[in-house]
Amino acid sequence: MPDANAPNQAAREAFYTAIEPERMSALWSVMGEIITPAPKSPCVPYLWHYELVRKRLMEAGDLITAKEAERRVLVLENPGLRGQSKVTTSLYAGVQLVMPGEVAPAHRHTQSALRFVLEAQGGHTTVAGERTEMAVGDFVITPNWEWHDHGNEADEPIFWLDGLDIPLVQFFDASFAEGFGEDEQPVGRPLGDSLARYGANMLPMGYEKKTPTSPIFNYPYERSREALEQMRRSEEWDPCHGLKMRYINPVDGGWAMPTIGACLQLLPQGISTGKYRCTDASVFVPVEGSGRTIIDGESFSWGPRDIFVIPSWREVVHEADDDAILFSFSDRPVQEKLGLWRERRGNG
Ligand code: GTQ
Repeated sequence: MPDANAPNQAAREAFYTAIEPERMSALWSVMGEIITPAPKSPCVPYLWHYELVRKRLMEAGDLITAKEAERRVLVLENPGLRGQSKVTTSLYAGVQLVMPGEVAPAHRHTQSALRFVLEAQGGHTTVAGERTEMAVGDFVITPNWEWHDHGNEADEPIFWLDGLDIPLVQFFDASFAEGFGEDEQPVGRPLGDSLARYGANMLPMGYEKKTPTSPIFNYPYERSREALEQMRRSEEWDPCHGLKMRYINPVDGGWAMPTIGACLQLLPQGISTGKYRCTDASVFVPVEGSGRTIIDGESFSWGPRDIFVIPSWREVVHEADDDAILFSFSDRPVQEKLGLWRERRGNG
């Protein structure tokens, strides 16, 4: 940091003023702000109670149809990033409602999306000609530039959490989007086709990887939950994460999506996890159980379907009052590819 009381301070100030219209600035006066010794984010910890989000969405349901809105979604805006439609610096989150009989019309965009189902008696999404029925806890992927439309033929509304890489795509100025022209795209594949082909620890002979996104587009909760239930018997808990699994692309073992990493974890009753921090800000959704997450000393109590955000490099401790299952997502795949991702366990 330059000395603000330097004898030639007036001359320095005059110099800064002179170069400003020439579109130059002095690095030494901003260096400490742009190259920080540790992450310093405007993103703040926050928790949205599901009951409130649900109530507001039902009100939105009286105001606008899914068709008119194109997507009837309430954006979860980080209080530190107001007006930017961001839940973290790099990611977007929203909660979407499709009422019985409604259709959210087919479109496609260069942003990738994940859905995590919060409440459903039925409801579907169709991606690239294949439809999937959505059940609570299912993790569903919409790869970038694939046509997708949503519908609900059940008697009850369906609610899900949307996670998209909108801020990342915006950062790169790489957004493209278009409508399909009809409400629904034609369905050309049987239900469950992608899970059968790619989700049975096998791949069709001669399968060639063409995209960076997993070819599975619905990871059913039943299966993921069962894996955690089986694993817990060996009691090999991670002190910071409990039992934490990441959703993978079965083709290469990498993350299921190139820009968003998604995980499901089991925190056993009574656990108080070890102090932990990492550079990927995360969005968490408890599916079962209740507890609290302490972020830099501030406690956030949660129950099923609440949604909370942990910014980069904050110290985190999770406590579970009963067996808890948490879904989470972050930009970790991007940070890993760029050689930026870091974590730290314990003090320090
Ligand atoms: O369902 O396609 O929350 O395009 C934001 C943008 C959902 C979607 C969002 C979207 C969608």
